[in-house]
Amino acid sequence: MIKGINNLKEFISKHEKFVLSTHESPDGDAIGSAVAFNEFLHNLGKTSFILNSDPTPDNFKFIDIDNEVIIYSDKYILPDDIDKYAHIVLDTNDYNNIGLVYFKLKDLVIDRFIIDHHESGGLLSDSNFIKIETSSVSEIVFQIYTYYKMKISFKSAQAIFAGMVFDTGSFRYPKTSPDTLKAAAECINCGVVPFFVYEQIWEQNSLAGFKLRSKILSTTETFLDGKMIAMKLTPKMIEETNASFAEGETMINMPLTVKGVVLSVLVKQNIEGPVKVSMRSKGEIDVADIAMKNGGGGHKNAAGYKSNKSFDETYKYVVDILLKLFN
Ligand SMILES: [Mn+2]
Repeated sequence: MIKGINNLKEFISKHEKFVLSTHESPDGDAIGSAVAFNEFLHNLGKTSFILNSDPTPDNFKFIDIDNEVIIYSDKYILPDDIDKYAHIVLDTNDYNNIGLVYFKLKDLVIDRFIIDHHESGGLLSDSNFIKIETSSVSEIVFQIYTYYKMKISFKSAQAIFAGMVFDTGSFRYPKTSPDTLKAAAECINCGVVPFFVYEQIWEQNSLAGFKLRSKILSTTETFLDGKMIAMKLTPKMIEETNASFAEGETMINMPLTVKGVVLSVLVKQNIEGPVKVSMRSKGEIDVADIAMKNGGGGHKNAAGYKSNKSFDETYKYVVDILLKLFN
């Protein structure tokens, strides 16, 4: 924390203008941390704005109360003095993860900084603000407000709370700490209504998505006496239901709610694009290794990759590999 906050202090004292960006397909933590950190910079008297490559998903739009997140497009005109801006990247430590915006800005901006909580190499931590033990970047932004003894507005409190709710699965995942809950309590003191945030994030599913998920569920195959569940999400299912691919993808987590299931795999393909594999595991079962050997990545218990095989070949291949993992 000390090193990270010192790095941040030095960085923001060196510059007056900032562009903030989050990873592609932004999630609740990405949008929450960007909105709250943007206001933090404004409170310091700095100039800043948020520029993302991808649109904010509908269920996170409530976080961006003042419509501050700008989505990059060909029509977007960068400020004339973009060469005086420093780029701050939130919720990823890989510049290649922020999409088009990185390539548009990389030769123009004066400097760059990362605020993140994903695992990364030591070198990155030396010069940025990376805390892998923290639940979310939104929680890190809360700590920054606290460190600066700055009052948190309702807007930023709700953004921080939403980011923490999303990244901790409503305060359940392993990185949920006493500090996370203290930060949440403080946000509620600022007027945040927990049930409203919960409903906005988790209860905005469409009927089409519901139908898509029922189709995915019906493909369930169990292996290893019920320790492993495999499912399929095909382009045909998306066409038949008119749902979005993203609404089907979340099904990967469902099998792990079944007692005894320690491995879940979803082979999926959008109407266009490659066949993809998502894997989830519990405990010591490492699915990141399989993902990396196939050109993908992730964490020990959550990983995936893009396949260059056909849908059916991919399904057979990954099920075989996962079965071998047990023998
Ligand atoms: Mn995050």
